Amino acid sequence: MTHNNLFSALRAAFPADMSATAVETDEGLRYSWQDLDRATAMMANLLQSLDLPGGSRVAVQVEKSVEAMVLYLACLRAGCVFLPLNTAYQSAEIEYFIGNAEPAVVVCSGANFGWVSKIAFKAGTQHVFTLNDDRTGSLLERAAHHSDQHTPVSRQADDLAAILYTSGTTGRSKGAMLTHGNLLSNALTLKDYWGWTSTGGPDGRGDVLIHALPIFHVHGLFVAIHGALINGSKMIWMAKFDPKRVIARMKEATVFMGVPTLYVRMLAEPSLDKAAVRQMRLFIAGSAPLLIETFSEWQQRTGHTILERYGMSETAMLTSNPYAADPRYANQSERRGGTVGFPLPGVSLRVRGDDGQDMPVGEIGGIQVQGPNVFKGYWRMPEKTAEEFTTDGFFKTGDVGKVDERGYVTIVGRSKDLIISGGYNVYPAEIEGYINEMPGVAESAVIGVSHPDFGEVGVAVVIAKPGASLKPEAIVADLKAKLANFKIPKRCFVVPELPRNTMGKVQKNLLRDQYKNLFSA
Ligand code: MCA
Ligand code: AMP
Repeated sequence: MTHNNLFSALRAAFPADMSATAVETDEGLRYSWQDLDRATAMMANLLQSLDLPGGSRVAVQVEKSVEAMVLYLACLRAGCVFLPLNTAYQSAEIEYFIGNAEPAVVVCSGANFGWVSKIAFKAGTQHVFTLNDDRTGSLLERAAHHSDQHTPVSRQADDLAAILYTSGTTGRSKGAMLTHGNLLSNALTLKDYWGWTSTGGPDGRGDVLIHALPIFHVHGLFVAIHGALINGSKMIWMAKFDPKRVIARMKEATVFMGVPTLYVRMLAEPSLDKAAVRQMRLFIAGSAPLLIETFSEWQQRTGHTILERYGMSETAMLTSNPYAADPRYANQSERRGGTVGFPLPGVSLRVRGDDGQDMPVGEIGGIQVQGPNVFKGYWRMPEKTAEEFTTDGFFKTGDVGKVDERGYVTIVGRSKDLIISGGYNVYPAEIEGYINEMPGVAESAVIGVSHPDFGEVGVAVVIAKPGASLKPEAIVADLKAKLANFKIPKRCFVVPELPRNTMGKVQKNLLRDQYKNLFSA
């Protein structure tokens, strides 16, 4: 029985004409559906030839390429657990993930092989392969010796498909365990909810997705890739987001997904106009709040209303503005800016107060969710997992919001101390931990401040120890040497004291207020 393997479900949706184009890169490379089938088979056969124990993790830190997507699909096909890692992570970050997840296989770029393999072998990893974004590396060399025929390994819906690390407000990152069932249910729901089609479109074969997001997080890896594959839709594949290139290719596409920063950057391009988007059917935004200004400006410039949706690494997609009139909500087909729409079919969402009581319509509280898409728990952290679920099985998202009388969900804030910068999550506690260890630092506070491009960015406010002299540039330089670049505070201030409440707790809200106009024009 293989029908619960997510790969089998994706494979079953490949179109009858396997010679049609499945992926076309912006550089002009073309992969047919047959190419994808064969390449994933060869790589899955390679993985299986390693005789890995059941549930083995395959940790991957490589630049975006079609082959990197093939590796993800091959992991599913071979029954391995995929563990994607942001390419910006540096050695201390990678050391933690590999030490915590204990992957049997690590795949990295050739350029990083030296330091990554050292970390991996020290952690007991048996196999380290390389994969570069120019179709070279030992992984492809080894896969080339394997058969292009492969029967997907039998998986139950509850078996792990992927582990996605999300940072914690306290302590270290947690690995969110997502199952084949979680991911498949979400993919099928979105296919239906967003009206994916396999007819019409620019070449008569239905929807065409422009894929311009990184593939180490939920948005680019699951929402975008599963969305296209489970509908048998072609992808126009961009290794890196370039607003001019995306706009130029919209004439051949119908669907685009992006974090708000991508929309902000496209709006800055004069080439974005109604003619450029005439083939497009749907623009989807998520991963961070979409400003109402961006929503409205997009509407004016293109005539399209961005569909905003909300999700998490732990849950994949939870809510979405409607694509079309949903019979459950008569006449509620409007995509409302500033809201994240309705709970997706199958998702139960409730807003609870501090005492656990249900909040009335329109009142603010903590968002809790339940559904087939909600993860299995945090990797090897049963206590943390138990803490994040209510006794009746709802997951506490850490997001704060409300539901209006029509059922639209609005996120108004977060109870977790988290900054979302250009769609990437930055946990102040992690950055503060690094700053506090620097010589001469007494204390620090990292806060999120509005930013015209990234939506929000980190700013560090630091107190020196008595007699010590601290230079903000030196603090930033020190952080740059240790942490992924998107986590580096965009500004750093050394100040005499931090505002505190009567309990002595740092009042980050006052700091946020003080620095709120730092990046405004
Ligand atoms: C790059 N930089 C950033 C960010 N990205 N700073 C803050 N926040 C960022 N997101 C900085 C780098 O540190 C560097 O600074 C400089 O910008 C240039 O770096 P580069 O890599 O060239 O930047 P870019 O190519 O312009 O990248 C911007 C980007 C990228 C395209 C917006 O951040 C991006 O692809 N974001 C999407 C993230 C995403 O997919 N999130 C989905 C998560 P310096 O020069 O000083 O070193 S999934 C999720 O959240 C949930 C589940 C959901 O709902 O989807
Ligand atoms: P991640 O840990 O990367 O999965 O990020 C998940 C978090 O991103 C959620 O808990 C929200 O705080 C945030 N998020 C995702 N989509 C949206 C959205 N459309 N609006 C506001 N916040 C969002």
